[in-house]
Amino acid sequence: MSTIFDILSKKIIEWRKEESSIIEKGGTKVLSEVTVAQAYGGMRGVSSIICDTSRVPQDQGLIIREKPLKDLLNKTPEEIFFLLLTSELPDSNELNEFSAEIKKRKIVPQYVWDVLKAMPHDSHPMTMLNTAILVLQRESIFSKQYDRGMRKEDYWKATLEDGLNIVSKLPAIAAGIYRMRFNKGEIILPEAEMDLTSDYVHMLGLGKNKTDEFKDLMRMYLVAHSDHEGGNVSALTNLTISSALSDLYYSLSGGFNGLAGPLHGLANQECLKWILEIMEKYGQTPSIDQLKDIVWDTLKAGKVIPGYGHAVLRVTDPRFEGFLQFGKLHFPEDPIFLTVSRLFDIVPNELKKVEKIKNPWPNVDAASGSMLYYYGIKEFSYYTVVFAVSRSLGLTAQSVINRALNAPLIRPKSVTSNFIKKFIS
Ligand code: HAX
Repeated sequence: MSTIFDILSKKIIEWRKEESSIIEKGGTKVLSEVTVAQAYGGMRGVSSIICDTSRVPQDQGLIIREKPLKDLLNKTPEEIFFLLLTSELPDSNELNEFSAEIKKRKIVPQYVWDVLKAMPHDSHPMTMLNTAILVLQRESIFSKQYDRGMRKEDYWKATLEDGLNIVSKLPAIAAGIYRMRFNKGEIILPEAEMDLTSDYVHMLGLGKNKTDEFKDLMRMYLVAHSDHEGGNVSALTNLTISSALSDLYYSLSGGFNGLAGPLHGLANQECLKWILEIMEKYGQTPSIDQLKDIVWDTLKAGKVIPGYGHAVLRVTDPRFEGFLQFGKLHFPEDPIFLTVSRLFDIVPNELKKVEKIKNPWPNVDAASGSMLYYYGIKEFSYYTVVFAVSRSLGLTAQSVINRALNAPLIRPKSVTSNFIKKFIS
């Protein structure tokens, strides 16, 4: 039976040939130009990175390996991880083999728990997650093999080993953080035979209520957040760190430090916090007029409306649509969900009135937190951790492919403002 290493070995030979041929044929063609405004403006719209795992057209949203997200929302994280890595969904034999490869690496060393237990009790769950990943760095196969003089063409294999080890352990680490940080009792150990989703749900230990429904939400959550092309803060950070040949433990935790920002993954925490504040102010589900007032109060206070807008997207995020449908199916009358869907009815029209906002539509974070809240994860500072467990799939796949294709050191040129002043005059 072919392992993921066998499957990728064959594909990587082809991908390397393809890359050489592209550069040979079109290497001198101009892909993108950079204006002065773009240099000052976070490089928005500058195409200068290659990422084959997924793409995000501004009018469609996430497409993983040419498959639109909406067609993948019924898949498992294992299937998506395989798709991200190989460009194809697995057949049943491949899936069994790949799942077994993940299952055998689940156990988290005791020293990780010791370090987490020693952290201040009010540490942010994202700080705990990133600390755990960094502490695990001593396990890096890439680092050990690099020190022994590994051949460059084998870098990707050692990176995949690291990725499989991290992805397999993250549900246990993330669930352990939840239980420790929020006084939920002893950590629950992984079950050898459970898949990623079932085991994560099992180790969170939320009780038996609605377990199958929650498991289905968690499966979808882990699929929906898995990747979002190569230029977002966490992906670009992961890529940049990785390009110095730092191993995946370093690059992934670095990327997740970016995910922990309120303009990126932490927006799901911010969004639910905002919604709960609104509900406290007005009582259960506020009316449309009350919500309009809140939107304008928030904007006038110079704050962003969390969960709305996007650096790339110019339509409703298909990930948001997936969660909205899930909520409509399972808990349409829940007051928090009703507030989320009422906000969706009014916020885009209000944001359209603010000229500078390029995208008035909701992104994934506008709905995802309310889903977790409904099933009992009420501690919203935890939400970005769930996001990170999912995003480890995409960032691992991106890193493996970059190593396979010998992605070079990332080193764009910076210029000074004085240079720009002379340049424009
Ligand atoms: N509420 C208020 N103002 C907003 C806004 C929002 N939801 N979205 C954009 N703007 C403002 C920007 O702050 C910016 O204002 P300034 O020029 O005064 O700085 C202006 O509109 C132009 O921004 P833009 O070009 O439309 O958007 P950017 O590419 O600069 O930023 C962001 C994209 C996602 C950061 C932005 O829309 C935002 O802050 N949204 C709220 C936070 C959020 O939901 N983040 C999660 C994004 C998805 C994600 O990465 N998830 O992990």
